[in-house]
Amino acid sequence: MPHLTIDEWIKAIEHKAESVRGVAINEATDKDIYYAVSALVTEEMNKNWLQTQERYKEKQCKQVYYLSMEFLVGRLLESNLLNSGLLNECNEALKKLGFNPERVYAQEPDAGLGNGGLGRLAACFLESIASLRYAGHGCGIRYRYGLFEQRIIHGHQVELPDYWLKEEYPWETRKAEESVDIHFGGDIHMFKKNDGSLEFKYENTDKVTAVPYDVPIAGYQNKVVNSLRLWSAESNASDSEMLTSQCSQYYHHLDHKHSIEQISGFLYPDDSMYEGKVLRLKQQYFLVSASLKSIFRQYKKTVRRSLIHLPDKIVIQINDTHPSLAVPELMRILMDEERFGWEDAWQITTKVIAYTNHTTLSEALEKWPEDMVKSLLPRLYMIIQEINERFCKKVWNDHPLLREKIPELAIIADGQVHMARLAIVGSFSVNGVARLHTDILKKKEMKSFYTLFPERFNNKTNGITHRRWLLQVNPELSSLITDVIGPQWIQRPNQLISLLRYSKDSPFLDKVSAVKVHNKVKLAHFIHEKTGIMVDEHSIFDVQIKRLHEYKRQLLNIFHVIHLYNELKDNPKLDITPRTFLFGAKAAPSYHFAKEVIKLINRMASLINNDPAIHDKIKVVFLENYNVSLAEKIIPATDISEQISTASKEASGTGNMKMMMNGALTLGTLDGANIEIKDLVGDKNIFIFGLTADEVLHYYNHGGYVARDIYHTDERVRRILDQLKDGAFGSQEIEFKDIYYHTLYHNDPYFVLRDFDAYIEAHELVEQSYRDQATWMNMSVTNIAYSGKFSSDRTIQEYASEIWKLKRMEK
Ligand code: 26Q
Repeated sequence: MPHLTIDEWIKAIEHKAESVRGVAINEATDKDIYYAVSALVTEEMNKNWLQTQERYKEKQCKQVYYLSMEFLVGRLLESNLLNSGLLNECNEALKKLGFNPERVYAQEPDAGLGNGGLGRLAACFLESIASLRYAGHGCGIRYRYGLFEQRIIHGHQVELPDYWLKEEYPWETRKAEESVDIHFGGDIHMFKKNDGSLEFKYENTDKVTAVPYDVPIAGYQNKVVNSLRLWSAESNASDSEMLTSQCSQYYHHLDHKHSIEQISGFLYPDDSMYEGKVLRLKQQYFLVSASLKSIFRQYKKTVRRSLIHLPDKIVIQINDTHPSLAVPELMRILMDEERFGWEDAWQITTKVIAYTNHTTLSEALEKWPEDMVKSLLPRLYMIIQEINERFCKKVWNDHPLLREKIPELAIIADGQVHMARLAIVGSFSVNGVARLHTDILKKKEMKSFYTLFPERFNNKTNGITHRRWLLQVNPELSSLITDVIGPQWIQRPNQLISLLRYSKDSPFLDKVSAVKVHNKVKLAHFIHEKTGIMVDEHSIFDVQIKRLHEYKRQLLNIFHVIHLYNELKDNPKLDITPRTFLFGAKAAPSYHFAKEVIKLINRMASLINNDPAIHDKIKVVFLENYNVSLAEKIIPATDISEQISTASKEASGTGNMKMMMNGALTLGTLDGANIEIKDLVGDKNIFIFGLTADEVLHYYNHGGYVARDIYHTDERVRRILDQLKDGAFGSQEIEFKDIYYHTLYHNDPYFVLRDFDAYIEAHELVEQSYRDQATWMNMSVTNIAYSGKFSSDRTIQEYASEIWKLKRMEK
């Protein structure tokens, strides 16, 4: 297969179109070809998949399981072709057959099984794990509905269900024979055995069958294929049971079946305000219990040694606290099913589980009402109580100085189970996702835990797979890079640093610039097709794409746009560099303020884009339904990457890395991984503004910031806020009083007004800099050159050597 010529490819595609779709090539649609090519690449991957699993069994090497409620994988056909080494030939063959490869790949629905950063990180990690030849797998949920589809109707966000599985999904294999049963609720009976030990029996539980669907994850041209195992909830009430039941029973059964299938029904949107919904707790336990049972089954089949050796063979990384029930569930299996005593079970558990934290926002920390945990998971509740009691006693006895902190350390406190505390106590590693974030965990948010367990805390700065986010999405830039430094960067992203030698080479810079313009032209066509808005490829493409949240401050961005608009209205002759402001953002359905900001952006877009007085100097575009495949179109065309969160709030950010790698310059605060970008490229090659994390934290602790003071002293700010209040941008149905009142009467909790002046100034520097294209392109290439550090290959190598203790498989 890897050595097929283009003509052989053409034959193979024709053949598959006939055999899997029953169509002759001259009748085939893009969809038919999508399925035909998917079948071809699946055949290739399946061989390697089997072989990889065989090798893992044979070598009995240690394996990592990445447990995550989210895997935001996006589309897979093009990346599977790329990693299987088939992409170029396939593209040629498709073109010869008269098909446009891009349109063929666009037939695939995005697998939107994640909210944003955390879910996409999990997908990038799986790619790097396979590419680096580590034995590692993902465990997640096969939601029937991914994150909602967003439409903008009259400027408002409207949510539609994302039924991504309506047609066959070619990458998954159902493994019914590897199903496991999951039990909820029920009664616990305790028996004392002759040897004095306790035995627990569960009765009257609700049983749910978890059926795995495996998706292959191919490494980059290395024949490694790992697995992403997605669990689906099914009722095991057979049809015959349904048939024999009486009519009333029949509806009872049907109702029951539906409520079970709900468990993998939909992905919960993240509104960063924690809310304890029982269905979400069911989902979490479902993921954890199914994954652990399947890990145990695998271990017993291959290792055949006492489970006391589990930590030598297995490590489980939990992606945030969402799968933190893994701690008590692992204890339960070891004690109740495998008959270990508490001490041994605890030793094993705390050597197997490692926890990654992704937020310090206290309002986003997971807590579950005790009663809910107790009734849904009675045995786990007993175990959590015991973990809590032993832990609190230990603090009391061994750490007298921390005694007064016990209320904020206790896993169960004020009627709630605190999941981050459970995860820290039950694991051997706790990591943050960027240097600043980890420092804040240690020094503030988790300070007392850090005092107790300093050796557990460590940093793993996030990364992104440069194979998808550079090689695949920006093939023209990639081939320019390969022309000058050779192709080694694809496997060793740090080698991008060799580009520094060309950062002043005008012929090279001209080519890089031409590629950027070409990518902007392509995006401009797309924007025109989707929105009817014409944008100029020579304007600065200034981009903010991420979930909508107050702390990410899309509001600050649109305030700057309004300010520019006001200036242009006052002085239509103002000489400014034309700019295109691009936004993409979903707001959680229940997040009122976030939706108001979307309304405001769309309102300003329609005012500005249609105002002849502006002479097309600025354009504002809100692209609806921001998702992975839209990101793939926008990122290669970005000039300015907006990373403007309130300092200390964004744990890392990963969009910042993707845009840097594609030659965008960052306009950002000293937050998350922006700081590490700045440390690499230097102050000259990034636009930094605003309060630092220390300053923000100081304001929180000591007061001193009064939003109204800025309203009264900065007339630009006052004008904008008054325009919002007085309906200057409104029509009958649209007004923005909420934003006005929220900002002034809640004292602007995210410091939008406080950072406004610094932000305007930074933008002025951006536009001045853009006028000098030679310098701009030098900055751009410098950013690309240093971006190798942000490959998830680097991140995964750090996880593997410092946390997981995994070795790469031999070639
Ligand atoms: C929780 C409870 C109920 C429903 C939903 C959730 C939920 C779901 C998803 C809570 C949070 C998330 C996702 C969080 C997330 O994406 N965090 C981001 O993680 C990135 C990867 O580490 C970081 O780069 C970002 O800074 C961080 O915001």
